[in-house]
Amino acid sequence: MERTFVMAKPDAVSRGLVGKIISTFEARGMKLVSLKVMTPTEEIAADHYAEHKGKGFYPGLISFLTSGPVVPMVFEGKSAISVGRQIIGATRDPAPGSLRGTYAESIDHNVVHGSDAPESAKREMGIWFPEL
Ligand code: DAT
Ligand code: MG
Repeated sequence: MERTFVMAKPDAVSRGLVGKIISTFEARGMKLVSLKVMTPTEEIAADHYAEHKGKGFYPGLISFLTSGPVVPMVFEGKSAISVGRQIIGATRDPAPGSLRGTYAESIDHNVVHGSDAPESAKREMGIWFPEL
């Protein structure tokens, strides 16, 4: 079993898509381990997206993530990280039927985050769930 970090972004919360995100993961056999609701601080957003610092889209990315409540979650399952990325869909041209393919309004308002590798899953769980 593996754990991955998943987050419903502010657009998912404001559009009422949190339940869909959770039920889609559950329907693929993932078990919810932890979840909370919070409006991210600049510090936590900058830590989460540290790899993108300096890029042109970074300021917009941070202001989007801190614009309202998000729902950070941990899911557990077989190959949870890669299965999670498949459920969510790619950053660019997400597959039809994926969460982003179905719900994303644009590349930057794309509803949901999922860890892309074991190291990032560990790092992101540490940022959002230091108590775990
Ligand atoms: P992902 O969220 O699929 O891991 P990423 O780590 O490359 O994608 O980028 C993080 C987020 O930044 C992504 O969900 C949306 C935003 N983003 C990425 N590339 C972008 C771009 N070229 N223009 C605007 N926003 C972008
Ligand atoms: Mg990423």
